[in-house]
Amino acid sequence: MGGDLELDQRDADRHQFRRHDLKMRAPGMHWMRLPLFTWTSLCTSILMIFAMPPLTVATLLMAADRYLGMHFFTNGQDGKIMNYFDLFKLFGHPEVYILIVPSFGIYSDIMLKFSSKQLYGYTSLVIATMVIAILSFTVWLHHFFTMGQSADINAFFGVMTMLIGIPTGVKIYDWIWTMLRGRVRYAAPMLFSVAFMITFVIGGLTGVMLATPPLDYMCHNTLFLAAQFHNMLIPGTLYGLIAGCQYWFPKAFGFRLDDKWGRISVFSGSSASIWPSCRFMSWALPARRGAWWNSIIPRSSRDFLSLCAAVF
Ligand SMILES: [Cu+2]
Repeated sequence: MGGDLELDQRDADRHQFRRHDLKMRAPGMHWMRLPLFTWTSLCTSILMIFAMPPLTVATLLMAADRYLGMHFFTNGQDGKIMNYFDLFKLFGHPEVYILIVPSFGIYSDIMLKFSSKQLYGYTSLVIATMVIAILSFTVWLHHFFTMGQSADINAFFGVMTMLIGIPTGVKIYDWIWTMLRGRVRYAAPMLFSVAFMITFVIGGLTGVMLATPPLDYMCHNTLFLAAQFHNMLIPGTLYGLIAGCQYWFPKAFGFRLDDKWGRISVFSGSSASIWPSCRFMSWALPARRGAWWNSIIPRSSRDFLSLCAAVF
């Protein structure tokens, strides 16, 4: 029941955002003058409209399987387990962009503010956002390269996945050029944005590696994959939210958050949780297994790492 209410709320929120963007703009606020965060919010709303239905269908069919004795997802009973994975990931991949795209907008707004410059490549950032949104629906199968599709299907989804690297690269390029020759002030929100760019590029490059089906076979279920995913999504979502809160906090509450502690939290947070995961990445150890973890890292430092990750 709680879940339903939450979904209704999200539904209402996204229509709200869309209506604001489309119909309630200030006079003179042309499309190509909207702040980037407004663009990415619009983009996220559109993504949600198309990404949620497959999840609803998967959930309904799953409920029918569980409670009505049907066999949509049962192998050998005229159903197929892969139907579930396809439906779920058809939602699941756009979902990571639903998480990350609003942060892209926050970073763009922060970059131009703290570089004391115009945003470099405004139009290309807008187009890149929309291209990412469209492509995000064409890559879901990369979540199960090893589940026995034909090589052609794997190749298709591998290529589509690599293609997403292009608009994402355009964004990084634009942000770097926004900072270049600007008067950059490294306040906490800006530091979070820069920390994001560094870790996100590592995650992005290794993501392109994983988009190669043969390499994915070798890295399947290893920490390489887990670290790649977290290198993308923790900086991509969490840093953006933190940076946005610090950036817009004075607008909402009339006073600034302490910048010194903000800057300290960037370093403790990134180095405690992201850098160890980069180290694990190169080991390609099996994910979700206890044995190697126990033998390599003493219990006390393991707890310390988990604590750091949780606190920051
Ligand atoms: Cu994906």
